[in-house]
Amino acid sequence: MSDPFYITTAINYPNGRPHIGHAYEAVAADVIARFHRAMGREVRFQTGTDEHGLKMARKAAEQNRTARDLAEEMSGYFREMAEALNISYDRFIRTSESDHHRASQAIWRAMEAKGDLYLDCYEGWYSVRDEAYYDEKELVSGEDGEKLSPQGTPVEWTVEESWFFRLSRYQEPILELLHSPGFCEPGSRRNEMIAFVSGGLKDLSVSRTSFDWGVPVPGSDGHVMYVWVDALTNYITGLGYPDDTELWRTFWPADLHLIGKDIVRFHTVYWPAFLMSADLPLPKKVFGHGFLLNRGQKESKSLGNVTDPLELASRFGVDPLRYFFLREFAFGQDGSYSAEAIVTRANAELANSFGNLAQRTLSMIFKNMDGKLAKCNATPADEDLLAAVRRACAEELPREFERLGFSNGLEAWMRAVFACNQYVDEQAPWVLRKTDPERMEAVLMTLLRCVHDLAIAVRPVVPAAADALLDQMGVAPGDRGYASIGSDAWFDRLVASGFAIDRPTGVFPRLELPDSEA
Ligand code: ME8
Repeated sequence: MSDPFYITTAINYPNGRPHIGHAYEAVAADVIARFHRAMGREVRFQTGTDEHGLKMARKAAEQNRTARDLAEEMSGYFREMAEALNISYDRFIRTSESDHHRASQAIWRAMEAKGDLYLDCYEGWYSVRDEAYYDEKELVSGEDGEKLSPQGTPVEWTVEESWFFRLSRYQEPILELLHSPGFCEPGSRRNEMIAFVSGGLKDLSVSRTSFDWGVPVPGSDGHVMYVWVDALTNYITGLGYPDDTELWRTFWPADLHLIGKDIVRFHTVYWPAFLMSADLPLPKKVFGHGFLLNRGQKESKSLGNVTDPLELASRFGVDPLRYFFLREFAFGQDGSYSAEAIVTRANAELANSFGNLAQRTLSMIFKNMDGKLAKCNATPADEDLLAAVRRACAEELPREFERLGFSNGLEAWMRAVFACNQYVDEQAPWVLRKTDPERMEAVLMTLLRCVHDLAIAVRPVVPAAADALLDQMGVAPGDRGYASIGSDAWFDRLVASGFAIDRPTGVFPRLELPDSEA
């Protein structure tokens, strides 16, 4: 295989259990990874946990345990979430792993060799929640007049001996990078970053001495690296850096770092500056997706509205939840979710439209043709429908998915599903069964081909359901990529093999909302 594609998610802080935002990002990245695999690309997909830093150290202290112990337990929940949501990662990285310490120390030494690191004293504001340094002028006032970070988190005055990275040196190249088309998306985030960098870049404090839960700074006792230096390095650790491995040669630079809107600064300013300093190639794209809100509100322990994503998945099913995430609102914008919204969307589009189409088609073939497939002559009405479905599945949806326009892509797919349902009603195969059985067969075979194309197109989003459906249709695992959309090869093979469809089972059950939430 060729045409490599490397995608990463942010690595999550395991200071608590995964929340809905973590699930959203993992699912979006997984859809992208599966989409590119189905387009025939060689994909590497990395996710994991970001285990160092003051936030982790303090949370562990509150619980009277070590940070390592806290990370060990919580990281397990993140891995469980990935398994439960069918996230097809190739590597789940943990920053406490020894290869990651080695990689972080290697990039540190490369930056030091460049003359970009110096020892000084840091005096300024720090937000533990964001693990970020802020300038006085960036702070905002809270309700009681207290100083808050621009993200609304508490800040504390910090004075500490620290290593500094000469970020100021990189202002011009970073601005140029931000202006280069496609590097930072969506455009609103790029504009924020351009404004931030244009305001001037100060050197960045990159080590801490007040705690020891981190990667030791090489040759500088008592210093651990600022958590973001090691966190960002995870993307290259996972490819074997600093060794010249096959993975590294194949997959670096990354094609896409998928992250949330709150950490775009770290990925489009600090990370490329570290890489430039270490003479390493830069990632091709950073995309800052929006936040998922619970009925329009941010989830928080104090509001008592924190949802366990795995509970949602077990109530509504993994595939309906994945579909909802990508279909409900434009990728890049904030979106709101609720039990009703998930149920409404999944029932209208998956159960009643596509699921019903697939179930009707397969069961009519089972009942009226003994499940057997047949080569039939197509009429113009059949050809028109096939062409419309193929256009949606092989052109419109992939074009949108390629540019991360998931909800538009799924809308085009849905229009094709509607066209099929309209065709069933117009052709009325249940009437043809008596009046013109040969024509009924042609109609059912047209529908079967459409269901095949539609299932393959949407498979990255709802992989388990699409596979269960394609299994019932006898489609071989190797025939489930975008290249088989519109091809006759799979169909001819099945006809030749005498394959018969068995009594079908629905793959998108109708969801019910408990009375308390209706
Ligand atoms: O930021 N909706 O970790 P994290 C959507 N360790 N996405 C959300 C969200 C929400 N409500 N809340 C958070 C970190 N996210 C660092 C990253 S990368 C080298 C280090 C997203 O656990 C957030 O934007 O706080 C980020 O992309 C990811 O979840 C992990 O957040």
